[in-house]
Amino acid sequence: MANETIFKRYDGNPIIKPEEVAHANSIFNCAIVRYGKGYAGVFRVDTTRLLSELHVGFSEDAIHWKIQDQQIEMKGETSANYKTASCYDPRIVEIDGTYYITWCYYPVGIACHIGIATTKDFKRFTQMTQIMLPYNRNAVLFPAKVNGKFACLNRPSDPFHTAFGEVFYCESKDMIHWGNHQFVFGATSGWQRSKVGPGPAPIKIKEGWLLIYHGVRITCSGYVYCMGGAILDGNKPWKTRYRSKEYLLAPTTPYEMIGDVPNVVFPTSLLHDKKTNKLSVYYGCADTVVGLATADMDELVKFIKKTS
Ligand code: BMA
Repeated sequence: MANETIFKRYDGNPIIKPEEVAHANSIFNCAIVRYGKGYAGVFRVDTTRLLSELHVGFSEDAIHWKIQDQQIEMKGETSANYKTASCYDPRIVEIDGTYYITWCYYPVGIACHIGIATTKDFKRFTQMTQIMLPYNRNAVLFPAKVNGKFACLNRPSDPFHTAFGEVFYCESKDMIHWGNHQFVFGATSGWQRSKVGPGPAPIKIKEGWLLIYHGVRITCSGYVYCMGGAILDGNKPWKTRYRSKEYLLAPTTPYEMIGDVPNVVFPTSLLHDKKTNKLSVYYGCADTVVGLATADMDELVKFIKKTS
């Protein structure tokens, strides 16, 4: 495809469509991780009432998914609002056998903040104390401690679909008290001239942390969401070492351009196969379906450095 730089779209895209789940209007931004002999995921399902819910799914090959019809039930003392809230854009990491899911959360009367829960088996989920004050979206944990502390990228917000957005970093000894807030990077020009936000959990590489993110430009007919790549410093992840000036994917195919929200490529999951060195990125397409694209890790790193 003409505008593919490094990531190539999977021929069978979109890999997940709303008709696979009862009462789904759309299934798009998702959090996918290796689990047992296969894969597990938490999916944003917007229902035919147009409420956003989190649903669990399982897959043997990370392409064909069986997603549950019911939303996840949360236990835990902070979960009182969960059932009636709009919950969306989950991200996931596994740290020492525990899966941490973060998501954007809209309980009635309280504008967007970050929900966080743990699970070990994708059956029982325990919601934890809020990790950030409202308003915030896109909290993405690192999959390993940085200098002995849990680490998180996030994007402060306002109650609405902000025209601004920058990536921030913070860290914690216990996943409850967070500090050392640092600016990481903001909007620049071209496809990422209006706002940016972190995508999937970063992956540790020799050069530091590989981060896939979304960049937005506001046009006369609305927001256009593209995917970009950066490499953050390994010890001080608020320092950006490289950041590609070219996008990695832009809305081009009909399923990325036409849907509930047109012109959206919104990456939220990234898997690295160490045997083949292949990266698979999962992204929401036009806020309606899930797309998959793949790239070679070394080629991607080279590309980000070259176009930085
Ligand atoms: C963001 C979130 C995402 C959505 C994106 C594009 O602000 O709402 O869920 O995919 O906008 O509409």
